[in-house]
Parts: sequence; C-alpha cells; structure tokens
Amino acid sequence: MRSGFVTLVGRPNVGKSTLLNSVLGQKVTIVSDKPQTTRTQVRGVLSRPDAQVVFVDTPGIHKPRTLLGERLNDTATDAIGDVDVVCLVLDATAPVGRGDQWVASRVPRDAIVVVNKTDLAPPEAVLAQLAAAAELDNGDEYFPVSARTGDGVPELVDAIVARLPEGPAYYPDDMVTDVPEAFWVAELVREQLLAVTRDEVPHSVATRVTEWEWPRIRCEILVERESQKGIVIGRKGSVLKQVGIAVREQLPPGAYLELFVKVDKDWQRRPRALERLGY
Ligand SMILES: Nc1nc2c(ncn2[C@@H]2O[C@H](COP(=O)(O)OP(=O)(O)OP(=O)(O)O)[C@@H](O)[C@H]2O)c(=O)[nH]1
Ligand SMILES: [Mg+2]
Repeated sequence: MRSGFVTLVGRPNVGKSTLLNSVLGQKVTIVSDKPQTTRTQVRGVLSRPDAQVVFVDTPGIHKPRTLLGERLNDTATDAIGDVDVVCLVLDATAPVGRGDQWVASRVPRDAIVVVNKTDLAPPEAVLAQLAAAAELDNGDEYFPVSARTGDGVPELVDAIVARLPEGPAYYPDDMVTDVPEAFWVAELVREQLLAVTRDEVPHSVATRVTEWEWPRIRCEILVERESQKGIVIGRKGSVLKQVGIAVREQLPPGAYLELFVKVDKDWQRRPRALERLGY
C-alpha cells in the first residue's frame, strides 16, 4: 500500500479544480471560467486497492490586488511544502508566461508538470507547450492531459502513485473529501453566481450557510456594493431563482434552499470579514 499527499498548483483558470474532479470521478471542488474560483485548500481522496492519494486543490497563484488575493496566494503556497508530490498545472492554450514562471520558482525541482486542456490544442501546439514547460526547469516528468475528456489522466495518476512512499490509508476509503456539507452548499451557490456574473462581480461575491435545519438551508450571498446587489438578484429575482434551481439539482431530494443577498462593504479588503468567511 502506498499513500501520500499531492498538491495541485498553478495560475488561475488552468484547470486545477477540473483536474481534481476528473481524477476522482466526482465533483468535490467548484469550477468556473472566471479566475480565482477556488479560495481555500480542498482535499480530495482517491482510494484504490494499492494506494490512497490525498490531492490538495489550491487557489490560483496570481498578482494580488486585494487582501483576499494575498490570502489566496498564501493558501496556495502553504500547500506546496511538506507534501509528497507537487503537480504544476499549465494551460495548453495559453503561452507559458511570467505567471507560470513565478509559480514554477516556488515548486520543488522534482515537480510533475501537467499540461492541461489538450482537447483545445492541436498536437503540435501541445508539444511546443511541453517544450516551453521544460524550459521552466522545475519538473522532471511531463504529462499532457485533458481534465475535460479524461485523456492522459490515468497515466498521470499512475505516475503520482509510483512516487508515493509505502504507508497506510489516512482516510476511510469511502471518504472522498473533507469539505463540510454546509461549506459545500455555499460553494455550489457561489459556482452558479460565477457562471452568470461578469467583470468585477465574481470577485465581489462570497457565500456562507448561516442556518442548516434539514431540509431548510439558509445561504447568505455577500456582495461588496449596493449596485452589485441588483445584479445578483436579477430582474424580479430571476438570477437568484435560476441559481437556486441549479444548486438544488445537486443536493439530495427535498432540500429547501433560501438565498439572501447582503452588502458587506469591501469585504475583500477587511481582515475580520475574510476571517469570518474562512479565507
Ligand atoms: N476544454 C477544456 N476546458 C477545461 C479543461 N480543464 C478546465 N477547463 C475549463 O477551464 C476553466 C477553469 O477551470 P478550473 O478548474 O476552475 O480552473 P482552476 O485552475 O481551478 O482555476 P482557479 O480556481 O481560479 O485557480 C473552466 O471553464 C473549465 O471548464 C480541459 O481539460 N479542457
Ligand atoms: Mg480552482
């Protein structure tokens, strides 16, 4: 039996969270096409007869503009030390740039480099990207994958398992994530809001479940400014309604979800507000 911890790091939007969900064959972490979707470390556990791999999804490392941004970067870099394997995830469709270099300089030299989104790039572009990744000089194995189609993912997982030390399972083998239920519901609400909002609004949204009396769940949506409240509520409540429907579809039958929107002025810049949200 082999076991150990594996951190996924990279710039925002490269597909770290999609990759984790693909590896597990189950959604444990939210995904969106907006950068800085993931705001906490999320553990996902892969249990096989021969191995248990604890993956750690992390926020995308970026140039921070707010206190929240700084916290996100700290959360990600904190997950790099003291693990068995670090996977540096790159996007096959975006040039390897300063952002990737910055992340690469923070990972161990024996990191596994993953070039993701190969379904969107022709083979010669993937090869060019692998060559550019090699220039980063922080990595000694390279895997082209598509988190979307699953292409290359089994090969990546086998390479990860081969690097783990012998050891016991850390989690019960039916436990796929350590994310608490209430936090997960709040994340599902935020995921839907990320899908429908634009510009600065996605970054200004935070969610938290404030009451859980099954089947009644109350979830607060925080925005930073009064003007954003209307966007999140939508005309005659249409956005909230759509969000509620999409989230309920992913919850056990019977869930009754109440959504409330509140302005928490500039929460992204206030240490106390960030603490309350668990960021
Ligand atoms: N076509 C394609 N799209 C992908 C793939 N992997 C991820 N995506 C898309 O890329 C976008 C970003 O994916 P995420 O998994 O949220 O990216 P992330 O690296 O976790 O982003 P942050 O949490 O913001 O750091 C989403 O729109 C995904 O659907 C892939 O292999 N192929
Ligand atoms: Mg993510």
